[in-house]
Amino acid sequence: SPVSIFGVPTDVGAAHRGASMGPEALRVANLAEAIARRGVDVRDLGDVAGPRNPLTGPVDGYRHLDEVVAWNQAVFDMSSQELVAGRMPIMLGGDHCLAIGSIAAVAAHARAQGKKLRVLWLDAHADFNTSEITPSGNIHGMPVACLCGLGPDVLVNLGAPGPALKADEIRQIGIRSVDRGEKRLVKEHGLDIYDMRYIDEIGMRRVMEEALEGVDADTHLHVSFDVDMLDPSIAPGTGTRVPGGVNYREAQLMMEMIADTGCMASLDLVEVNPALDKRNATARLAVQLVESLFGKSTLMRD
Ligand code: DIR
Ligand code: MN
Ligand code: MN
Ligand code: MN
Repeated sequence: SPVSIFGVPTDVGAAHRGASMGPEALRVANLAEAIARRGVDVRDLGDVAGPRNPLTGPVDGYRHLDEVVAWNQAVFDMSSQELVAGRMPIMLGGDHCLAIGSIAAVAAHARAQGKKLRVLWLDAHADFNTSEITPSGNIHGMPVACLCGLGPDVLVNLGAPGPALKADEIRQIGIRSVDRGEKRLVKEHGLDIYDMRYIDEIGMRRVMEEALEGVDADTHLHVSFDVDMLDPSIAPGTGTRVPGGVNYREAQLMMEMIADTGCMASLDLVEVNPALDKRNATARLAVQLVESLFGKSTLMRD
């Protein structure tokens, strides 16, 4: 299907500043051109607007909650509009709190179409904190919990009332940093987590086969790609680097296996922070991985 790219230039959900420049970094790395080269109709809608980062501390366990809500509402509106128009939204973050808006839109759209939903959450982190257990108050550590109904009413009910997701619709891959209270909570909620040890033990091919099991023509597949899933040696341009991440070959295989399903219908590209990068390497790598998501194969480069 045709693709609509839009940028969300904010870092209100993160600890480090600079993810707000992610959309431009990805554009400079020729994201739209790379997708167009795959023979896909692609439009860049520009950036959505929202409040500036007030740089204040957490209040009742949330930093910048009002601003996070405003940006996510804008993301929800834009994603919904493109989905209804029959286009695949690609949301360029910005930090990962923005997946609350994009996935709320995707979930509402999938339910309206009577489709099954599968979310692949590619990340070093589980992003399953709540205001009670967060070590930081940063809402980019909370989007999965919010989407599953654990969070403030304004985020849980964003776009449509009630939780957007059931825990069994999500698969998390690349995880290697989970906070103490968060660990208990993901176990309690039965999240399917393919952490780095599991990837090391059984290999990325089997991990992806398991994570994609049951995905069929009747499934809306959403990919939420936090670039900190990648090893910092290949993706230094991100705010919370965690050693021991997914390597280049594993990442390409993931994307190619997702492409093989033919079911990807929406995508988030988040946490690219050019202020921390080396010569835009992280955005450029992200663009290469997106090419694979759109069917470019490693062994048959054109
Ligand atoms: C940490 C870091 N778990 C927190 N989280 C994220 O502050 O909640 N970093 N998502 O990218
Ligand atoms: Mn994340
Ligand atoms: Mn992360
Ligand atoms: Mn499960």
